Amino acid sequence: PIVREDLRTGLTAEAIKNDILENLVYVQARIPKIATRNDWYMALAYTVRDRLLERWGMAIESLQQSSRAVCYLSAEFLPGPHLGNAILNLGMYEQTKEATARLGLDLDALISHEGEPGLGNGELGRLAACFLDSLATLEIPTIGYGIRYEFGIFDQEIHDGWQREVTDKWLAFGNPWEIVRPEIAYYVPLGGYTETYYDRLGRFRVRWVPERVVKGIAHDTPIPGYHVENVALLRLWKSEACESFDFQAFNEGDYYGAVEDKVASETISKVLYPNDEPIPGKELRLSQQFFFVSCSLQDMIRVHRLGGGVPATFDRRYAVQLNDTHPAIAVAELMRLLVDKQRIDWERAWEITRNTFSYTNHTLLPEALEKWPLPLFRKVLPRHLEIIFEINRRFLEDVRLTYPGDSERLRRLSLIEEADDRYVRMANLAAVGSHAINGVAALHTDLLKETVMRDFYELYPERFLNVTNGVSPRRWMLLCNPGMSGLITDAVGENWVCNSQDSIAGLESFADDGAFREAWRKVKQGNKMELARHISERTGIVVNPESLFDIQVKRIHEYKRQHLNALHIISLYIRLKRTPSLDVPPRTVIFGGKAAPGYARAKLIIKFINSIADVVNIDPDVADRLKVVFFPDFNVKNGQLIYPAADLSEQISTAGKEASGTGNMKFSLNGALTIGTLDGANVEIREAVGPENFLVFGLTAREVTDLKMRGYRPWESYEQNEELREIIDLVRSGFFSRGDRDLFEPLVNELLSRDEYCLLADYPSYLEAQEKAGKAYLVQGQWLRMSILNVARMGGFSSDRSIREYLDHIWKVDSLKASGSR
Ligand code: 26Y
Repeated sequence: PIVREDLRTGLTAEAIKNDILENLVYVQARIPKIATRNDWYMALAYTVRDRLLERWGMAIESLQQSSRAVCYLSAEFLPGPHLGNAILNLGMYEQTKEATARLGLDLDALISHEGEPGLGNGELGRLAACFLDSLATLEIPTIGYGIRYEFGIFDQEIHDGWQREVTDKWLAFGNPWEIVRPEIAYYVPLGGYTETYYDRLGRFRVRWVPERVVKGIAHDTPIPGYHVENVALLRLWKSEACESFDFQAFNEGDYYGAVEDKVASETISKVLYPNDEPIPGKELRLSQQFFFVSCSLQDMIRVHRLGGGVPATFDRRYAVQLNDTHPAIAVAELMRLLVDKQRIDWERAWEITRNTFSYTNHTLLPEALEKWPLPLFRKVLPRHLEIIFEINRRFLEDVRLTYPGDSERLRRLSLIEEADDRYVRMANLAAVGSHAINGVAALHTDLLKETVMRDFYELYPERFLNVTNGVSPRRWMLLCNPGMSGLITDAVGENWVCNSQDSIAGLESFADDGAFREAWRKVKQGNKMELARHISERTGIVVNPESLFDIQVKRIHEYKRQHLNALHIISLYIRLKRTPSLDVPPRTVIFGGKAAPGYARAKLIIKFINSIADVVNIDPDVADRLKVVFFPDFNVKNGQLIYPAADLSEQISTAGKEASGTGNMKFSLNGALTIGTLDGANVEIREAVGPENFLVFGLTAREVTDLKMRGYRPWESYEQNEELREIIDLVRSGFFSRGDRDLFEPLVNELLSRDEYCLLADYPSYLEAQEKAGKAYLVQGQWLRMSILNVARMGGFSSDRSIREYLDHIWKVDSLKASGSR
C-alpha cells in the first residue's frame, strides 16, 4: 500500500514543513530568504491542497461508483477563505502550526492573509457553501455547479459616509485552490433560430442553428468534509471563445472583428450581478444562467455515460437541486438534450426531468420573482422558448381537466405571463419541472403555499415541503470562535461539531455553573477586544469592549430595516443627553453590509448611519456610553470576526419579508441574544432557545397584512408618538447632515407617507424590547446564562440537519458510508 509519509502528503510537522519548502521553490519559484508573506501563504496553500487532492481522487472514484449523486446548481457560491477551514477539516492544525513555526512563520497570520472568492451576493450563495461543507462531511457524493466569475461581488469602501464600489480582483495573485481542467469543456450555443427537418428515419425533428457558440471550461475546487476522507467538488465554469480568432475575418484584414467574438464570449463569466433582486431585460444575465446550466448538464451526461449509464437512467444517477430560479432554465435544457440530442421521446424525457429536479424558493417578494421578456428570451434561446411553449401546452391541458372553466387560474399558472408584454415565468417553470418544491423556513414555506405559489400548492400539494436553513458549525463556530468551541468541547466532548443537536444540548447543565459562566464571559470579552482592534484599524473609531455589542450585518435593504435600528440609536442618544443618569449599559451599535450599486435608498441608509455616527461618536456627553460603527466591506471573512463578538443580534425585518435568514443562526450559535421579529427562521430560533431567552417585538406577518388591508397611516404614529416625532424632526432639521435638510428627505418622506415596511408601526415595541435588552445586560450572570442556553439549544440549526432532510425527503441519496462503496 502507498504510505502517505512516503508521498508529499504526510501529516507530520516535518512532512508539512518539507512540502511547504518544496512548493515555495518548485511551484512558486521563490527562495526562502526573500519570500514575502504572500509567497509563504501560497506555498502553504499548495501544501494543504496537495492533501486535498489525494482525497479528491477517492471522491471522483466514489462519484462514479455511487448510486446517486447530489448536484447543487447555483449561480452563486460564497465559500469564504479556504486555508483555515481546510486545515481544520483535515485535522492538521497543530502539526501545521509546528511546521510553520519551524520556518519562522506565524500560521494565524498566513491564514488571515487570504482574501475570499466573493462569487455571490449574500445568504443564498453562503447557504450553498454551507451545504457543500455538510454534504462533504456527511460523505455524500456531491458536485456544486456554478460560474467562475472573474469579478465577484465588489469590495465596499466608505468615503464621507457613502458607499463606494471597488472591483474585486480575487484572481490577481492567482488562485491556489482551483484546478483548471481544459480537457473538461463543453460548447454552449446561443442565439440564432430553429429549423425543422426529417431525419434519416423520416422523423420530424427540430434543429437549433445558433448564432454563436461559446466554450465552458471546468475550474474545480475541492471542498473538504470535517474529519472524513471525502471532499465535495465545486465545479465552476469559465467562458471562452471556441477559437481564439475568427480566421476568416482575420484574413480579410478585420483584426478587431476577429477578436470581438473572443471578447464577447469571455464576457459571459466576467462579472457577478451585484443585485439580489432581478433586473429584467439583461441579456447577459440570461446568457450566464444558460451558460452554466448547459455546461453542468452536459457534464453530468458525460460522467454518467463514462460510468456506463444511458440517458434513460439519468434521473437515477443524479438529484439536481435548483438554488432559486437562477438555474431554472435547466428544466428546458435537459428536455432539449434528451429529446433533440438523445432522441428520447417527450413523455419519457419529461418523466426523467421531473424526477431529476427539485426547486428551492428563497423569496416571497413578488417583485423578486424572475421573469424574462419573451422577445429577449427568443433572441437568446429560441429552441428553449419552443420547448417551454410545449411544456406549457401540455401542462395547461392537464390544469384545464382539473379545473374546467377556471380561466383565471389557468392564466395564473401559465409559464407565460400575458399582460401588455409577455414574459417567461421562471418560478412556474421550476415548479412544473420539479418533483419537490421547498421554502427555507417554516413560516416562509407556509406563506409560500398561501401566496406566491398558492395555485401550484393547490394543484400539487404533495410536492411542497419545508427545509429550514442551517449553517456549518465548522466554519461558524469551530473556526471563527475557537475559544467558545474549546469550552463546549471541554463540557460535552467533541461530537457536537458533527452531531450538534444531541451533543451540544449537554451544555444546558453548565448554564448555572459560576465558573463556566466566567470562562464564557472571558471568551466573549476576548472576541470583542479582537473586533474592537479591527474596528479601530479600519475606521479609526475607538470602542469600549465592555459595552454591549449590538450588531446588524446583512445586505442593506429597506425590508431588513437597518434604518429602524438607526432610529433607536437616535432615541438612545437623545435620552442620554437629556438624562445623564440614565441606567443603561454602554452600547456599541455596529453595522455592516453592502447595498446594490443601483439601489439609491439603500445607499442613503448607509450614509444615514454614518452621519449619525459622526455626530454621536464625538459628543463628549455620551462618550463611552454610545458609539456607532459602520464596518466596511462585510463579507465571509469579516463575518468570522464579527459574529463571535456580538452580544445582541439584530434580526428586525418586517414580518413576512425575510425568507429565513442565516445570520440570525450564526449570531445565536456564537452566544448572542436575538432581538427580532417573528419573521423567517427567527420564529423557530425563538421556539428552540425559549421565548425567555429571545427578545421578540413587532407585528406578526398576519398583522402586517391586516394593517395594510385596513389602510396603514404611518403619519398617525408620528403624530401620536412624541419621541418618534422628536427623532424625525431632528433628522429633518439637518442635525445629522450639517444643516442639510434635503439629504435624508427621501428616507423620511417614505416613512411618513407610505412606510412600506412598517417601521413606524413597529417602533414602540422595538424600543421596548431594546430597553429590556439593556436592562438584561446589566445583570451579567443572567445574561451569560441566556447566552449559554442559546448555544446549547441551537444545535438544530446546523446545515448538517438541513442536508439530512434534503437527503431523506427530496434527494433520496445514501451516504457513501452507508452504501459501503468504500
Ligand atoms: C435574480 C438575481 C439578481 C438574484 C441574485 C441573488 C436574486 C436574489 C439573490 C439572492 C437572494 C438571497 O440571498 N436570498 C436569501 O436567501 C437566504 C438563503 O435561503 C435566506 O436566508 C434569506 O432570507 C434570503 O433573503
